[in-house]
Amino acid sequence: MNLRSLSGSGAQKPLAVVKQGSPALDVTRVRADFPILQQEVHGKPLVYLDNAATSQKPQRVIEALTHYYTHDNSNIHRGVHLLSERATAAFEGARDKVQRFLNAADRREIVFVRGATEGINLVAQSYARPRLAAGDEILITAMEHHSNIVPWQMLCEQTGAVLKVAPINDAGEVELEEFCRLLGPRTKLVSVVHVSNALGTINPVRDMIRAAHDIGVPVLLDGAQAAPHTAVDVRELDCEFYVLSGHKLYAPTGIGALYGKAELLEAMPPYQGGGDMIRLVTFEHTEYNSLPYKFEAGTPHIAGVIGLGAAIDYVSELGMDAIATHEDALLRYATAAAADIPGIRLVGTARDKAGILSFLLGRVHPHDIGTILDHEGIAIRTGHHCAMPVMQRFNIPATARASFALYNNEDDVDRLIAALHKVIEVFG
Ligand code: 7TS
Repeated sequence: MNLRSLSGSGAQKPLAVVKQGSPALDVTRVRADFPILQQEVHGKPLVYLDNAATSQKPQRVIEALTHYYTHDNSNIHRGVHLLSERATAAFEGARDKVQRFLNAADRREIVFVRGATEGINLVAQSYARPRLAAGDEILITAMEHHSNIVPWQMLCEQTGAVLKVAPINDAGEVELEEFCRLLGPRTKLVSVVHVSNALGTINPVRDMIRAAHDIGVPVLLDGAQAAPHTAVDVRELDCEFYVLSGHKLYAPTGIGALYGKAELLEAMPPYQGGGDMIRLVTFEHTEYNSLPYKFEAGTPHIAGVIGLGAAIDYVSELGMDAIATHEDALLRYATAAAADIPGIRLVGTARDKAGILSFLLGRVHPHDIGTILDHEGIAIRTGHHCAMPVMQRFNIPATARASFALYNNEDDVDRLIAALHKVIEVFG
Protein backbone atom coordinates (compact mmCIF):
# COMPACT_ATOMS: atom_id res chain seq x y z
CA MET A 1 0.00 0.00 0.00
CA ASN A 2 1.41 3.37 -0.87
CA LEU A 3 0.23 6.92 -0.92
CA ARG A 4 -0.61 6.83 -4.60
CA SER A 5 -4.24 6.15 -3.89
CA LEU A 6 -4.28 9.18 -1.65
CA SER A 7 -3.03 11.53 -4.29
CA GLY A 8 -5.64 13.87 -5.57
CA SER A 9 -7.23 14.06 -2.15
CA GLY A 10 -5.37 17.33 -1.72
CA ALA A 11 -4.72 18.80 1.66
CA GLN A 12 -6.48 17.30 4.64
CA LYS A 13 -9.94 18.75 4.77
CA PRO A 14 -10.14 20.83 7.94
CA LEU A 15 -12.18 19.33 10.74
CA ALA A 16 -14.20 22.46 10.96
CA VAL A 17 -15.82 23.29 7.67
CA VAL A 18 -17.27 26.73 8.23
CA LYS A 19 -20.46 27.20 6.33
CA GLN A 20 -20.93 30.60 4.77
CA GLY A 21 -23.18 32.67 6.93
CA SER A 22 -23.09 30.39 9.98
CA PRO A 23 -23.81 32.72 12.90
CA ALA A 24 -20.99 33.31 15.37
CA LEU A 25 -21.26 31.93 18.87
CA ASP A 26 -22.49 34.40 21.49
CA VAL A 27 -20.20 33.12 24.24
CA THR A 28 -21.47 35.52 26.91
CA ARG A 29 -24.97 34.15 26.42
CA VAL A 30 -23.71 30.59 26.21
CA ARG A 31 -21.84 30.92 29.52
CA ALA A 32 -25.06 31.91 31.26
CA ASP A 33 -26.52 28.54 30.23
CA PHE A 34 -24.00 26.70 32.45
CA PRO A 35 -24.82 27.18 36.15
CA ILE A 36 -21.64 25.45 37.31
CA LEU A 37 -19.50 28.14 35.67
CA GLN A 38 -21.02 30.83 37.89
CA GLN A 39 -19.06 29.76 40.98
CA GLU A 40 -15.80 30.68 42.65
CA VAL A 41 -13.05 28.17 43.35
CA HIS A 42 -10.51 29.05 46.07
CA GLY A 43 -12.03 32.54 46.06
CA LYS A 44 -11.56 33.08 42.31
CA PRO A 45 -14.10 32.80 39.50
CA LEU A 46 -13.88 29.30 38.05
CA VAL A 47 -12.05 28.85 34.76
CA TYR A 48 -12.87 25.36 33.56
CA LEU A 49 -10.31 24.05 31.08
CA ASP A 50 -10.66 20.30 31.64
CA ASN A 51 -13.23 19.73 28.96
CA ALA A 52 -11.45 16.83 27.30
CA ALA A 53 -11.94 14.89 30.54
CA THR A 54 -15.58 15.89 30.83
CA SER A 55 -17.52 18.97 29.84
CA GLN A 56 -20.07 20.92 31.91
CA LYS A 57 -23.82 20.61 31.45
CA PRO A 58 -26.15 23.36 30.25
CA GLN A 59 -29.35 24.13 32.16
CA ARG A 60 -31.24 22.57 29.25
CA VAL A 61 -29.70 19.16 29.94
CA ILE A 62 -30.13 19.47 33.71
CA GLU A 63 -33.78 20.35 33.16
CA ALA A 64 -34.30 17.40 30.83
CA LEU A 65 -33.06 15.07 33.58
CA THR A 66 -35.19 16.79 36.22
CA HIS A 67 -38.25 16.69 33.97
CA TYR A 68 -37.76 13.00 33.27
CA TYR A 69 -37.40 12.07 36.94
CA THR A 70 -40.19 14.43 38.02
CA HIS A 71 -42.78 13.40 35.41
CA ASP A 72 -41.87 10.38 33.27
CA ASN A 73 -39.60 8.03 35.22
CA SER A 74 -40.52 4.52 34.15
CA ASN A 75 -38.99 1.55 32.38
CA ILE A 76 -39.11 1.59 28.60
CA HIS A 77 -40.24 -0.73 25.79
CA ARG A 78 -42.40 -2.81 28.11
CA GLY A 79 -45.02 -0.77 29.90
CA VAL A 80 -48.59 -0.36 28.74
CA HIS A 81 -49.00 2.61 31.04
CA LEU A 82 -48.65 6.25 30.13
CA LEU A 83 -45.40 6.95 31.99
CA SER A 84 -43.69 4.08 30.22
CA GLU A 85 -45.02 5.31 26.89
CA ARG A 86 -43.67 8.79 27.55
CA ALA A 87 -40.29 7.47 28.71
CA THR A 88 -40.06 5.22 25.65
CA ALA A 89 -40.97 8.09 23.32
CA ALA A 90 -38.31 10.35 24.88
CA PHE A 91 -35.70 7.58 24.78
CA GLU A 92 -36.36 6.64 21.16
CA GLY A 93 -36.66 10.32 20.23
CA ALA A 94 -33.10 10.76 21.48
CA ARG A 95 -31.98 7.97 19.16
CA ASP A 96 -33.41 9.97 16.24
CA LYS A 97 -31.45 12.99 17.47
CA VAL A 98 -28.17 11.04 17.57
CA GLN A 99 -28.94 9.67 14.10
CA ARG A 100 -29.40 13.18 12.72
CA PHE A 101 -26.38 14.49 14.66
CA LEU A 102 -24.11 11.91 13.01
CA ASN A 103 -26.07 11.88 9.75
CA ALA A 104 -26.48 8.11 9.95
CA ALA A 105 -28.70 6.62 7.27
CA ASP A 106 -30.92 4.69 9.66
CA ARG A 107 -31.91 4.97 13.32
CA ARG A 108 -31.20 1.23 13.70
CA GLU A 109 -27.52 2.09 13.24
CA ILE A 110 -27.39 3.95 16.59
CA VAL A 111 -26.68 1.76 19.61
CA PHE A 112 -26.68 3.30 23.09
CA VAL A 113 -23.65 2.31 25.12
CA ARG A 114 -21.97 3.64 28.27
CA GLY A 115 -19.48 5.69 26.28
CA ALA A 116 -16.68 5.50 23.74
CA THR A 117 -14.96 2.81 25.82
CA GLU A 118 -17.92 0.45 25.74
CA GLY A 119 -18.51 1.15 22.05
CA ILE A 120 -14.97 0.09 21.19
CA ASN A 121 -15.18 -3.02 23.39
CA LEU A 122 -18.47 -3.94 21.70
CA VAL A 123 -16.91 -3.75 18.24
CA ALA A 124 -13.82 -5.65 19.43
CA GLN A 125 -15.84 -8.52 20.88
CA SER A 126 -18.85 -8.70 18.56
CA TYR A 127 -17.42 -7.62 15.23
CA ALA A 128 -13.72 -8.46 15.35
CA ARG A 129 -13.45 -11.47 17.63
CA PRO A 130 -15.45 -13.93 15.50
CA ARG A 131 -13.58 -12.80 12.38
CA LEU A 132 -10.00 -13.01 13.63
CA ALA A 133 -7.54 -15.86 13.23
CA ALA A 134 -4.04 -16.10 14.68
CA GLY A 135 -1.73 -13.78 12.76
CA ASP A 136 -4.49 -11.39 11.63
CA GLU A 137 -3.83 -7.74 12.37
CA ILE A 138 -5.60 -4.76 13.93
CA LEU A 139 -4.10 -1.39 13.01
CA ILE A 140 -4.19 1.60 15.37
CA THR A 141 -1.95 4.66 15.78
CA ALA A 142 0.58 5.68 18.42
CA MET A 143 -1.71 8.46 19.69
CA GLU A 144 -4.62 6.34 20.91
CA HIS A 145 -6.36 6.68 24.26
CA HIS A 146 -6.02 3.50 26.35
CA SER A 147 -9.62 2.65 25.49
CA ASN A 148 -8.56 2.24 21.86
CA ILE A 149 -5.52 0.14 22.77
CA VAL A 150 -6.40 -2.23 25.62
CA PRO A 151 -9.59 -3.75 24.09
CA TRP A 152 -7.50 -4.72 21.03
CA GLN A 153 -4.71 -6.14 23.18
CA MET A 154 -7.30 -8.24 25.02
CA LEU A 155 -8.68 -9.35 21.67
CA CYS A 156 -5.19 -10.28 20.47
CA GLU A 157 -4.71 -12.42 23.59
CA GLN A 158 -8.03 -14.14 22.89
CA THR A 159 -7.41 -14.79 19.19
CA GLY A 160 -3.66 -14.73 18.51
CA ALA A 161 -4.11 -11.63 16.37
CA VAL A 162 -1.41 -8.96 16.30
CA LEU A 163 -1.72 -5.27 17.15
CA LYS A 164 0.05 -2.98 14.68
CA VAL A 165 0.76 0.64 15.54
CA ALA A 166 1.26 3.43 13.00
CA PRO A 167 3.92 5.83 14.31
CA ILE A 168 3.54 9.57 14.84
CA ASN A 169 6.03 12.34 14.12
CA ASP A 170 7.45 14.96 16.50
CA ALA A 171 4.48 17.25 15.87
CA GLY A 172 2.13 14.46 16.95
CA GLU A 173 0.82 13.72 13.44
CA VAL A 174 0.33 10.21 12.16
CA GLU A 175 2.96 9.19 9.61
CA LEU A 176 0.58 8.49 6.79
CA GLU A 177 3.03 6.60 4.59
CA GLU A 178 3.84 4.26 7.46
CA PHE A 179 0.15 3.87 8.20
CA CYS A 180 -0.43 2.85 4.58
CA ARG A 181 2.58 0.53 4.62
CA LEU A 182 1.17 -1.24 7.68
CA LEU A 183 -2.12 -1.90 5.89
CA GLY A 184 -1.86 -5.33 4.37
CA PRO A 185 -3.59 -8.60 3.57
CA ARG A 186 -3.70 -9.57 7.26
CA THR A 187 -5.25 -6.30 8.40
CA LYS A 188 -8.80 -7.02 9.52
CA LEU A 189 -9.72 -3.70 11.11
CA VAL A 190 -8.37 -0.18 11.46
CA SER A 191 -9.31 1.66 14.66
CA VAL A 192 -8.09 5.24 14.99
CA VAL A 193 -8.80 8.28 17.05
CA HIS A 194 -10.50 11.13 15.17
CA VAL A 195 -9.08 13.82 17.51
CA SER A 196 -6.31 12.98 20.00
CA ASN A 197 -7.11 13.80 23.62
CA ALA A 198 -3.44 14.14 24.60
CA LEU A 199 -2.15 16.12 21.60
CA GLY A 200 -5.19 17.71 19.99
CA THR A 201 -4.21 16.28 16.61
CA ILE A 202 -7.00 16.00 14.08
CA ASN A 203 -6.23 12.87 12.14
CA PRO A 204 -6.53 12.79 8.34
CA VAL A 205 -9.31 10.26 8.75
CA ARG A 206 -10.71 10.63 5.24
CA ASP A 207 -7.35 9.62 3.78
CA MET A 208 -6.96 6.82 6.31
CA ILE A 209 -10.43 5.47 5.60
CA ARG A 210 -9.85 5.63 1.85
CA ALA A 211 -6.55 3.76 2.18
CA ALA A 212 -8.16 1.07 4.35
CA HIS A 213 -11.16 0.73 2.05
CA ASP A 214 -8.85 0.37 -0.96
CA ILE A 215 -7.95 -3.05 0.41
CA GLY A 216 -11.38 -3.78 1.86
CA VAL A 217 -10.56 -3.09 5.52
CA PRO A 218 -13.29 -1.58 7.74
CA VAL A 219 -12.57 1.41 9.97
CA LEU A 220 -13.69 2.38 13.46
CA LEU A 221 -13.27 6.03 14.47
CA ASP A 222 -12.94 6.97 18.12
CA GLY A 223 -14.85 10.24 18.09
CA ALA A 224 -14.81 10.91 21.85
CA GLN A 225 -12.94 14.19 21.35
CA ALA A 226 -14.24 15.04 17.88
CA ALA A 227 -18.01 14.82 18.27
CA PRO A 228 -18.22 17.66 20.84
CA HIS A 229 -16.23 20.02 18.68
CA THR A 230 -17.22 19.57 15.07
CA ALA A 231 -19.95 18.36 12.78
CA VAL A 232 -19.53 14.63 12.17
CA ASP A 233 -21.05 13.03 9.10
CA VAL A 234 -20.58 9.27 9.21
CA ARG A 235 -21.99 8.81 5.73
CA GLU A 236 -19.62 11.32 4.23
CA LEU A 237 -16.70 9.85 6.21
CA ASP A 238 -17.91 6.38 5.17
CA CYS A 239 -16.46 4.82 8.34
CA GLU A 240 -17.90 1.47 9.40
CA PHE A 241 -18.11 2.37 13.10
CA TYR A 242 -18.02 5.62 15.10
CA VAL A 243 -18.10 5.96 18.89
CA LEU A 244 -18.77 8.96 21.11
CA SER A 245 -19.15 9.72 24.82
CA GLY A 246 -22.10 11.82 25.96
CA HIS A 247 -20.33 13.37 28.93
CA LYS A 248 -17.80 15.15 26.69
CA LEU A 249 -20.73 16.44 24.64
CA TYR A 250 -22.44 18.34 27.49
CA ALA A 251 -24.57 15.29 28.40
CA PRO A 252 -24.49 13.07 31.50
CA THR A 253 -21.79 10.51 32.25
CA GLY A 254 -22.48 6.85 31.62
CA ILE A 255 -24.06 7.30 28.20
CA GLY A 256 -22.64 7.29 24.70
CA ALA A 257 -23.39 6.02 21.25
CA LEU A 258 -21.99 3.55 18.80
CA TYR A 259 -22.75 4.08 15.13
CA GLY A 260 -22.31 1.03 12.93
CA LYS A 261 -23.27 0.37 9.32
CA ALA A 262 -26.49 -1.66 9.44
CA GLU A 263 -25.20 -4.58 7.39
CA LEU A 264 -22.27 -5.03 9.77
CA LEU A 265 -24.38 -4.69 12.92
CA GLU A 266 -26.89 -7.18 11.45
CA ALA A 267 -24.15 -9.74 10.99
CA MET A 268 -22.72 -9.33 14.50
CA PRO A 269 -23.73 -11.45 17.49
CA PRO A 270 -25.04 -9.63 20.58
CA TYR A 271 -22.47 -8.19 22.96
CA GLN A 272 -24.36 -9.04 26.14
CA GLY A 273 -27.39 -11.19 26.88
CA GLY A 274 -30.38 -10.16 28.94
CA GLY A 275 -33.73 -8.46 28.82
CA ASP A 276 -34.86 -6.36 25.84
CA MET A 277 -32.30 -7.83 23.45
CA ILE A 278 -34.48 -10.88 22.74
CA ARG A 279 -37.55 -11.66 20.69
CA LEU A 280 -38.22 -15.11 22.11
CA VAL A 281 -36.58 -17.16 24.85
CA THR A 282 -36.97 -20.85 25.66
CA PHE A 283 -34.46 -22.99 27.51
CA GLU A 284 -33.53 -24.59 24.21
CA HIS A 285 -33.28 -21.54 22.02
CA THR A 286 -33.26 -17.74 22.04
CA GLU A 287 -34.16 -15.49 19.12
CA TYR A 288 -32.46 -12.14 19.28
CA ASN A 289 -34.21 -8.83 18.85
CA SER A 290 -33.77 -6.66 15.77
CA LEU A 291 -31.35 -3.73 15.53
CA PRO A 292 -30.44 -1.79 17.55
CA TYR A 293 -32.09 -3.56 20.52
CA LYS A 294 -30.00 -6.69 19.95
CA PHE A 295 -27.10 -4.71 21.44
CA GLU A 296 -28.99 -3.05 24.29
CA ALA A 297 -29.38 -5.75 26.93
CA GLY A 298 -30.95 -4.76 30.24
CA THR A 299 -32.52 -1.54 31.42
CA PRO A 300 -30.49 1.23 29.83
CA HIS A 301 -29.45 4.62 31.19
CA ILE A 302 -32.81 6.11 30.21
CA ALA A 303 -32.22 9.50 31.84
CA GLY A 304 -28.73 9.62 30.31
CA VAL A 305 -30.11 9.00 26.82
CA ILE A 306 -32.72 11.73 27.29
CA GLY A 307 -29.97 14.06 28.56
CA LEU A 308 -27.87 13.22 25.52
CA GLY A 309 -30.80 14.11 23.30
CA ALA A 310 -31.15 17.47 25.08
CA ALA A 311 -27.40 18.13 24.73
CA ILE A 312 -27.58 17.40 21.01
CA ASP A 313 -30.51 19.80 20.68
CA TYR A 314 -28.45 22.42 22.51
CA VAL A 315 -25.28 22.16 20.40
CA SER A 316 -27.25 21.75 17.19
CA GLU A 317 -29.14 24.98 17.83
CA LEU A 318 -25.87 26.81 18.49
CA GLY A 319 -24.46 25.17 15.36
CA MET A 320 -21.53 22.77 15.28
CA ASP A 321 -19.81 24.96 12.70
CA ALA A 322 -20.05 28.00 14.97
CA ILE A 323 -18.71 25.92 17.88
CA ALA A 324 -15.78 24.65 15.81
CA THR A 325 -14.95 28.14 14.56
CA HIS A 326 -15.02 29.57 18.08
CA GLU A 327 -12.83 26.84 19.57
CA ASP A 328 -10.41 27.07 16.68
CA ALA A 329 -10.01 30.82 17.23
CA LEU A 330 -9.50 30.24 20.95
CA LEU A 331 -6.82 27.63 20.31
CA ARG A 332 -4.98 30.04 18.01
CA TYR A 333 -5.25 32.80 20.63
CA ALA A 334 -3.97 30.49 23.38
CA THR A 335 -1.16 29.09 21.24
CA ALA A 336 0.05 32.59 20.36
CA ALA A 337 -0.14 33.73 24.00
CA ALA A 338 1.66 30.60 25.23
CA ALA A 339 4.54 31.24 22.85
CA ASP A 340 5.57 34.21 25.04
CA ILE A 341 5.87 32.12 28.21
CA PRO A 342 9.51 31.40 28.96
CA GLY A 343 10.36 27.69 29.07
CA ILE A 344 7.04 26.44 27.71
CA ARG A 345 7.08 23.41 25.44
CA LEU A 346 3.93 22.47 23.58
CA VAL A 347 3.43 18.75 23.16
CA GLY A 348 1.34 18.31 20.05
CA THR A 349 1.89 20.88 17.35
CA ALA A 350 0.03 19.26 14.47
CA ARG A 351 -1.03 21.43 11.57
CA ASP A 352 -4.61 20.30 12.04
CA LYS A 353 -5.42 20.66 15.70
CA ALA A 354 -8.52 20.87 17.88
CA GLY A 355 -8.82 22.89 21.11
CA ILE A 356 -6.28 21.11 23.25
CA LEU A 357 -3.09 22.66 24.61
CA SER A 358 -0.76 20.06 26.13
CA PHE A 359 2.44 21.51 27.53
CA LEU A 360 5.44 21.35 29.82
CA LEU A 361 6.86 24.32 31.66
CA GLY A 362 10.61 24.16 32.22
CA ARG A 363 11.37 21.52 34.82
CA VAL A 364 8.16 22.07 36.79
CA HIS A 365 6.25 18.83 37.23
CA PRO A 366 2.82 19.05 35.55
CA HIS A 367 1.12 18.13 38.84
CA ASP A 368 2.67 21.20 40.46
CA ILE A 369 1.41 23.32 37.57
CA GLY A 370 -2.06 21.85 38.08
CA THR A 371 -2.00 22.52 41.81
CA ILE A 372 -0.97 26.16 41.45
CA LEU A 373 -3.55 26.68 38.71
CA ASP A 374 -6.24 25.13 40.91
CA HIS A 375 -5.47 27.70 43.59
CA GLU A 376 -5.96 30.36 40.93
CA GLY A 377 -9.41 28.91 40.22
CA ILE A 378 -8.32 27.21 37.00
CA ALA A 379 -9.12 23.55 36.33
CA ILE A 380 -6.83 21.71 33.94
CA ARG A 381 -5.77 18.07 33.75
CA THR A 382 -2.24 16.85 34.39
CA GLY A 383 -0.80 13.40 33.87
CA HIS A 384 -0.64 10.95 30.99
CA HIS A 385 -4.25 11.53 29.94
CA CYS A 386 -4.85 7.78 29.58
CA ALA A 387 -2.46 7.84 26.64
CA MET A 388 0.74 6.50 28.18
CA PRO A 389 2.24 5.49 24.82
CA VAL A 390 2.01 9.14 23.74
CA MET A 391 4.09 10.12 26.77
CA GLN A 392 6.55 7.33 25.92
CA ARG A 393 6.76 8.60 22.32
CA PHE A 394 7.78 12.06 23.56
CA ASN A 395 9.87 10.62 26.38
CA ILE A 396 8.02 12.57 29.07
CA PRO A 397 6.11 11.35 32.14
CA ALA A 398 3.17 13.69 31.83
CA THR A 399 1.87 16.98 30.49
CA ALA A 400 -0.35 19.76 31.72
CA ARG A 401 -3.40 20.04 29.47
CA ALA A 402 -5.86 22.84 28.94
CA SER A 403 -8.80 21.78 26.79
CA PHE A 404 -11.43 24.14 25.45
CA ALA A 405 -15.19 23.94 25.12
CA LEU A 406 -17.82 26.16 23.57
CA TYR A 407 -18.17 28.29 26.75
CA ASN A 408 -14.49 29.18 27.12
CA ASN A 409 -13.41 32.66 26.10
CA GLU A 410 -10.30 34.81 25.79
CA ASP A 411 -10.60 35.85 29.45
CA ASP A 412 -10.18 32.19 30.40
CA VAL A 413 -7.03 32.01 28.29
CA ASP A 414 -5.71 35.26 29.79
CA ARG A 415 -6.28 33.86 33.29
CA LEU A 416 -4.46 30.66 32.29
CA ILE A 417 -1.48 32.56 30.90
CA ALA A 418 -1.26 34.84 33.97
CA ALA A 419 -1.36 31.78 36.25
CA LEU A 420 1.43 30.12 34.26
CA HIS A 421 3.56 33.23 34.86
CA LYS A 422 2.83 32.74 38.54
CA VAL A 423 4.05 29.13 38.29
CA ILE A 424 7.31 30.43 36.85
CA GLU A 425 7.62 32.95 39.70
CA VAL A 426 7.09 30.21 42.31
CA PHE A 427 9.52 27.78 40.74
CA GLY A 428 12.01 30.34 39.55
N1 7TS B 1 -11.17 8.07 23.42
C1 7TS B 1 -10.66 9.30 23.59
C2 7TS B 1 -9.95 9.96 22.46
C3 7TS B 1 -10.78 9.94 24.82
O1 7TS B 1 -10.28 11.16 24.98
C4 7TS B 1 -11.46 9.27 25.88
C5 7TS B 1 -11.57 9.89 27.25
C6 7TS B 1 -12.00 8.01 25.63
C7 7TS B 1 -11.82 7.44 24.39
C8 7TS B 1 -12.76 7.26 26.66
O2 7TS B 1 -13.97 7.87 26.89
P1 7TS B 1 -14.99 7.33 28.00
O3 7TS B 1 -16.04 8.37 28.04
O4 7TS B 1 -15.48 6.01 27.51
O5 7TS B 1 -14.20 7.22 29.27
N2 7TS B 1 -10.60 10.86 27.51
C9 7TS B 1 -10.34 11.42 28.72
C10 7TS B 1 -9.40 12.45 28.88
O6 7TS B 1 -8.73 12.94 27.99
N3 7TS B 1 -9.36 12.78 30.18
O7 7TS B 1 -10.23 12.03 30.84
C11 7TS B 1 -10.85 11.17 29.94
